[in-house]
Amino acid sequence: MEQTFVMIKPDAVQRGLVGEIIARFEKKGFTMRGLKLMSVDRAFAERHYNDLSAKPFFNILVEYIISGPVVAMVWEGKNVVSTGRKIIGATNPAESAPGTIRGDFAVEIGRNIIHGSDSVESARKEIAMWFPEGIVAWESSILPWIYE
Ligand code: D4T
Repeated sequence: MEQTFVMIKPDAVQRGLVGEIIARFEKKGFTMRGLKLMSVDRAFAERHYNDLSAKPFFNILVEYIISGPVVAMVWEGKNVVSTGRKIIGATNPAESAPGTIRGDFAVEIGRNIIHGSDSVESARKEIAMWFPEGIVAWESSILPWIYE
């Protein structure tokens, strides 16, 4: 089953949106396989956003991610990478559809409250980086009610 890495960013933690965000993935029918509140240092944030290191907003982005604790999560399910991105909404909240997490709770791109892996390959790398201890092995008992 496919897995994705999702990070609730410091603004959403500060704003008390953690439960709301988790609920959206849970209610969809995805399975939580990893969850932890953590603060990351600059080097770790730079590694996470390594692909964006040449972008003009890179330093501001890193400052934002290290500005407070984040919630790191792994979610599992059919097509969870692409469906997770749809649940999250467009990168710029000004363009995120209502009903998406960013569309409902964010206004500006530099405070877009959540990250989700953009491909299965990125998810694999990000899960290894954020959960070096591994994720939780369990099987949800509701799966027959989610999958035909
Ligand atoms: P993340 O990685 O946070 O889930 O965002 P996306 O996958 O949706 O978008 P991204 O990688 O293109 O951008 C990463 C991160 O950088 C911030 N950003 C982006 C920004 O502050 N200014 C910008 O102009 C852009 C393009 C927002 C998300």
